[in-house]
Amino acid sequence: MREFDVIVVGAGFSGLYLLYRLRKLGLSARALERADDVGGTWWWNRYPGARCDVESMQYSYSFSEELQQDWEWSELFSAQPEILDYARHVADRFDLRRDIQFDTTVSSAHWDDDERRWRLETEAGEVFSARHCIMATGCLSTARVPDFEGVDSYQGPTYHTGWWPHEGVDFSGKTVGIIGTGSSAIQAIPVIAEEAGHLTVFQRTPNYSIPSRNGPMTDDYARSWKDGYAESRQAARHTRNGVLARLNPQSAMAAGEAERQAIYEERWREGGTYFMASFGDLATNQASNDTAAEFVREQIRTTVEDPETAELLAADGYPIGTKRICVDTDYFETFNRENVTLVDVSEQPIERITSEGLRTGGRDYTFDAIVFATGFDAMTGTLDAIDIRGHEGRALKAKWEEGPRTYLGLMSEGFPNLYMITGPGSPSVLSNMMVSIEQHVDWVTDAFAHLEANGLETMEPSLEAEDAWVAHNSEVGNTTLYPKAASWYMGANIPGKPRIFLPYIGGVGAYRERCDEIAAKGYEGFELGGGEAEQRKAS
Ligand code: NA7
Repeated sequence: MREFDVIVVGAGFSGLYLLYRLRKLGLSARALERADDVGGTWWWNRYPGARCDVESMQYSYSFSEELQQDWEWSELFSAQPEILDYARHVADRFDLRRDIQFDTTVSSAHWDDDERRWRLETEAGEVFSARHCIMATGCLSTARVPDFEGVDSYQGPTYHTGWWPHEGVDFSGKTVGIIGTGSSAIQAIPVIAEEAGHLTVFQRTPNYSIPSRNGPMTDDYARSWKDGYAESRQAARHTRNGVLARLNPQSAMAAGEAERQAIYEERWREGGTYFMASFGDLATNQASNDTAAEFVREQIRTTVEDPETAELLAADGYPIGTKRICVDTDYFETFNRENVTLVDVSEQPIERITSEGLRTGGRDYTFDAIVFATGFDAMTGTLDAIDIRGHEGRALKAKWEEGPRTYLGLMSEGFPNLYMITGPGSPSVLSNMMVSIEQHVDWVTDAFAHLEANGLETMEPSLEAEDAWVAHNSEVGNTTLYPKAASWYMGANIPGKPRIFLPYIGGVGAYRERCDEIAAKGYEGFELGGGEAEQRKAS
C-alpha cells in the first residue's frame, strides 16, 4: 500500500494544475491516470477535425505568467494535437510527471471511517491510501456506443470519436458511415468527407452550428491578449461562461427587426459561440431564442444547395443553445459534396448493425468502416464506473440513483474528503473549462491550506447545505430554456439516466463569488473535523 496526502484521479488539465498546487502546499500527491500520457480529453479525442471551440488565447492556463507569455498557439482555435502538446509542455515545464502514474485505472475508492483515509484500488490490484481523494476525471470521459442490436456482428472496423486510434485512420477511397451529428461529428464530418470515397451521415437530431472562422494566429492578435492578460483573465472569471464574449445585455425582443438582423449577421461573420452572446436573453426567453434559431436556419438554407437536405439539417423543435451549440469549419457546406449523403433516422431509427453495415428505414447500408460519434455518459458516467464508498460503505452510485447530489459540484454529503473538479452542480461544461478548472483547483487547495492551518483533517458538506444547493441548481436551471431539449446536459442521451440538469447555470462569476463567500465564512455548509483540533475539543 502506498500512502500519500492526496490522490488525484486523472492527469488532464485538472490533474496537472492540482499537482502543481499541491506541491506548492507541501503535500505529497500522486495522480493516477488510465492513459499513457497527460492531456485527458485531448489525449482521447483524436478524431479528424478535433478542435477546441473556445479560442486558445482563452482556453489556456492563467496560473503562470511565464507560461501564458511564452506559449504560442498557431491558430485561433487550436486543433487537438496542439492542445495535447500544450498539456505535455505544462507537465514537463513544471516537472509534474514524477507525481503521475500512467496506465493506471482506479476501480474503487473506499473511505475508512476509523483511519479517516481513502483507500483506492486499481484494476491491476495496486492499493493507495490518502487523506484526500480528488476526482479530476473530466466531464466527458466515458464514451458511449448505443446498445445497437448486432453491434458485434459488423465485420469491418468501427471507431468512436472519443477512443480514436493514435496512429490515425486512413479513410481514403473508403465507404464510411458516421452515426451522430453532435459537436464531435460536426467537426469530423468535413474532414472525413475530404478523404473518404463516400460518407453517409446518420442524423437523429439536427444541431445548430456556427462557423468558427478559425484562422492562423497572428503576432498582433496574440500580443493584444498577452499584453492585457492580467485584466482579461480576471474579467473572464466574472463572466457568465468564463469567456470574454462581448455579451450584449439587451433582450432580442427589445431590438427592432433590422437591428436584430444586423447584430446576428455581425456575430455570424465573426463566428464562434460568441453568436450566443448576441443578446442577453437567448437562454431564457423563448421568443428571443426563436429569432436566433431562425437566423441560423436561414443560413443553413442559404448554404446547402439541396432544399430537402437543408430542411433536414435545419434544427428545429428545441431552442438554440439548449443542446450544446456547435462550432464548425464548413460543416453545412460539406453536404453540397457529391460524396456525402444525409440520412434522417429521427423517425425510423437505426434498427441494427449488420455484418456489412447497418439497417434503417428498411434499407441496408454497406460500409468499409463505421464511426460512432455518439457521445458520452456525461458528468456522472466516469464516477459511476468507480466503486466509490463513503461513510459505512455507502455507495455514491446508489446515493445518486435519482441524479447527482452535490454541494457546489465540489463534494457530496457522506463522502468526506472526496472532491470533484468541475463536478455536476458546478458551471463546468457550460463554461470555459480552463477557467472553471482553475477556480475549483484553487478553491480545493485553499481548503486544504485552511484544514492544515487549523489542525483539521476532514471536510464534508452537511445534508442541509447539499439539499439547498441541489434545489437551487434545479431552480436556476428551470428559469432557462435548457430543460426543453433532450440533451446530455439533462442526462437524456442515456436510456434510464435521470433527467436532471447536470451543470450549474447560475454563471461562472456568480458561482465563484458564492464559493469564495462560503470559504470566507469558514466553509459555511461544510463540517470540518478530525485532527488535532478534534482531539483538543475532546480533551
Ligand atoms: P453528443 O453531443 O452527445 O452527440 C452524439 C450524437 O450521436 C447526437 O447527434 C445523437 O443524436 C447521436 N446519437 C446517439 N445515439 C444515437 C442513436 N442510437 N441513433 C442515432 N444517433 C444517435 O456527443 P459529441 O461527442 O458530439 O459531443 C460531446 C461533447 O464533447 C460536446 O458537446 C463538446 O462539449 C465536446 P441525438 O441528439 O441524441 O438525437
